[in-house]
Amino acid sequence: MPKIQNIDPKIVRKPLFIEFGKIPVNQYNKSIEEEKDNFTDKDLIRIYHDMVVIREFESMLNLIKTTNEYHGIAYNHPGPAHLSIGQEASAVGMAYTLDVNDFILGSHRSHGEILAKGLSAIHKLEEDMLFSIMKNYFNGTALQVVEKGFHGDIHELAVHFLLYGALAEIFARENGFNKGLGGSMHAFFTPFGIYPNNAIVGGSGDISVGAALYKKINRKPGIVVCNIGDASMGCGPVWEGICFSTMDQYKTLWEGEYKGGLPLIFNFMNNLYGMGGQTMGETMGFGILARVGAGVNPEMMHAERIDGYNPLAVIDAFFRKKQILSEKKGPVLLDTLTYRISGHSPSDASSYRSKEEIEAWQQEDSIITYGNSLIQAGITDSGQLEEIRHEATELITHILSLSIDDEVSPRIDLIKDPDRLGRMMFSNGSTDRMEDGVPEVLMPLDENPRVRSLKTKERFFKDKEGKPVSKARLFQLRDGIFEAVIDRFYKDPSLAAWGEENRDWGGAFAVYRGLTESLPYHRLFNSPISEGAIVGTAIGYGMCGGRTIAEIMYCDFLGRSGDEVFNQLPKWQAMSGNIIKMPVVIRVSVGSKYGAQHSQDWSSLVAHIPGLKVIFPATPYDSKGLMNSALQGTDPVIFFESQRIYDVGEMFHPGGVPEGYYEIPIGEPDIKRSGEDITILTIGATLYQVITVAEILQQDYGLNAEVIDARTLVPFNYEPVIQSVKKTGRIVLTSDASSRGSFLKEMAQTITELAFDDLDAPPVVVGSRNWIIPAYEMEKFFFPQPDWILDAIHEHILPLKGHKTRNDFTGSRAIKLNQEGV
Ligand SMILES: Cc1ncc(C[n+]2csc(CCOP(=O)(O)OP(=O)(O)O)c2C)c(N)n1
Ligand SMILES: [Mg+2]
Repeated sequence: MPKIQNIDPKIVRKPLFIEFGKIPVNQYNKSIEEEKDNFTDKDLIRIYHDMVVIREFESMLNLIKTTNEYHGIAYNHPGPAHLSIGQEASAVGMAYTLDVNDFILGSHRSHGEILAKGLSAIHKLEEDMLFSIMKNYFNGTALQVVEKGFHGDIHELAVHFLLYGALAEIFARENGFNKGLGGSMHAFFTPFGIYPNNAIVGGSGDISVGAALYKKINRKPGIVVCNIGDASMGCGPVWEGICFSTMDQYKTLWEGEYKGGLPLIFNFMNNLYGMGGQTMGETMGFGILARVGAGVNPEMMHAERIDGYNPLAVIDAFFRKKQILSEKKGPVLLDTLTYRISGHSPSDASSYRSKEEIEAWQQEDSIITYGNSLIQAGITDSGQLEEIRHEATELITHILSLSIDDEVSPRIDLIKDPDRLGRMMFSNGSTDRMEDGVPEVLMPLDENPRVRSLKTKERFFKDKEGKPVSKARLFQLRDGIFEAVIDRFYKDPSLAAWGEENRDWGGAFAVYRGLTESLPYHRLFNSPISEGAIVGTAIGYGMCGGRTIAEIMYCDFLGRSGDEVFNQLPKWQAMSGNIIKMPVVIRVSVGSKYGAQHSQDWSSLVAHIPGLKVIFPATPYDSKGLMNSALQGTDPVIFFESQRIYDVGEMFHPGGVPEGYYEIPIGEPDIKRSGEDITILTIGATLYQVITVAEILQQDYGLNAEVIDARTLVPFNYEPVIQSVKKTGRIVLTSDASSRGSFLKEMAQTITELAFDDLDAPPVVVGSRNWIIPAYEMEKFFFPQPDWILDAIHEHILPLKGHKTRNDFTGSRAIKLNQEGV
């Protein structure tokens, strides 16, 4: 808690009652007549048109999925299609008031939202701008397809472009908005303000908050709309996102123009079902979803249920809620009531709902009802509406024929370029700053108290006389990370960092101590205890163009951010077709001393996931250089730091840790000690155990070990390791991760394949035991110790003369332990 806010027991212990205000439910009741001042006839007809286009698009997909045919065109689409037939009014209403630079994010069921927002953006953009967007998107390849033989104006052309880009994406074609790598559930198009849609239910719940933070912190115009389903209210990321987005500090601690709530609308597209589960009456307890807002903050999130079957009710709500956001009183929760007439997916037999129910909603079909109200108000006639429907059918037929034509709409050619998808995972950029401008800081860098104190520290572990430097005078590993981080804060105005205890506490392990003095709240802040949202918001911030560092206090808490780390962070660069960059560094502190749930090294889990760079330095020099590289890059990085060694000084780099800026290439292992008899490859803090082993091998057995510090798990250059093995013929690998399924095993296997002929013995892995980690007092029985490594060498690689083993590394024991699942 910041010291500037005193918590007075006299106040907080006072008795009182919390009073809730009223949450409006379906209160919109204007007739078309009454809306005539707000809309031209053309606007009202355009709303109808957009709903019809979406209905036809989705109906076409439904027919393709269920009958493999639409108006005589045959096609088999094996992939997903979560259709939103019935939900058109809510999508068009949502998009109507939005500007091009208002962002939407969505769910697996977002075709309608993509088209609605796209049509709204097309309507709002000038011809020149529209044309230049289309021309520049992937060098105009999609534009060329729709342009051919087209007669009409640029706005009409853009509608073709939108439908084609979306459909080609759904059909996994290279001309799709995301090169066919996003597909139906993830398609998006950022130039129209359409940001990623998410196949993980609730996945956008925290990512959207990061997008809103990006807008707020970087003073970008526009708002963010998070379109998610009603059932996602049961998802952790949504709840965490809500908590993150309603923190008091935006109003109490953020200053100047940054003060005030986030420009964000959680728009629950409430179709009353999550697959077959009824959220009202079965799987949730809120009854009316908007009720949830009441408990979140005193503003009750300005929650409201609106009739998503009436586009004008939705437009009215968005108009009013945008006003609230512009007064910095957000975020807002909308419960947009709608109904999915189509099944959850085309294979859904709707066994969970009655025919009567579907028919009742069909009778109130928003397109028919709205169309009739336009006719009754004398705005149009049935002939014109019929014409709109007819044109939509022709248009969708035309777009379908283009999208399935393998000549004009091929897929990415993986025969010609088999490694292309692999290359698309990383952008491998190098840039000082993600935004131009002057970074906002509170003092010059060299006046920062920690920076000043570091100037007095010894940057090598021994002083000039060769005596070990005391901890108090030593430049430590945590200082190396700090120097890289603070340097970037003074270089990149977009950089913001958050996590638990990031501010006044100085980071849980004092890595950030001193940052608070230099940075305003909006660049460094404490988050709720929401590990999912800590990472999810960083992803949203990064995908919009900002650089961020998020912190997970203990590696063990990565489980709480599992979806964000495994499913979101690694994927959006590739799934966007390389439209998006992800300059996000997640600092993960690997614990010590606190037992089973605070001491695990899960670097192997993360390294298993394609699309993440994984760094685990063990020295101050490497920590600073690798953090500099991570922060200079444009890729997602998981940066592990071991609590066991935060206070070590630099023992390896001659001259110690340089004061100035330098980078260490990500992916290059480092030879920490040269030798010719045996190679020891280490990841993370076991480096120091290995150094002890190397000294024992030298002194007691006359063997000279080569010690290689991996430094990075992904990417990884095997060359220096292979060169070493060529020389030594032997290798042992070690780290603090439990050995079963660990990254060490992956490395051992790769080394076996690459250097089999050079090996005199199999690579041997010495990881931690496959146990639940015991208390600190018993840790030495769990984590690799020098005598384990010596025993393993003796048993499997090279008998050490006179060595007496203390641990059982025999094959028979390995078999027994595996039989027992240990
Ligand atoms: C985390 C996760 N759990 C389960 C699923 C499978 N699933 C896909 S959609 C869906 C229902 C989602 O309901 P809701 O959020 O209301 O959206 P709707 O489908 O109604 O649009 C489920 C359970 C998933 N994709 N992600
Ligand atoms: Mg639903």
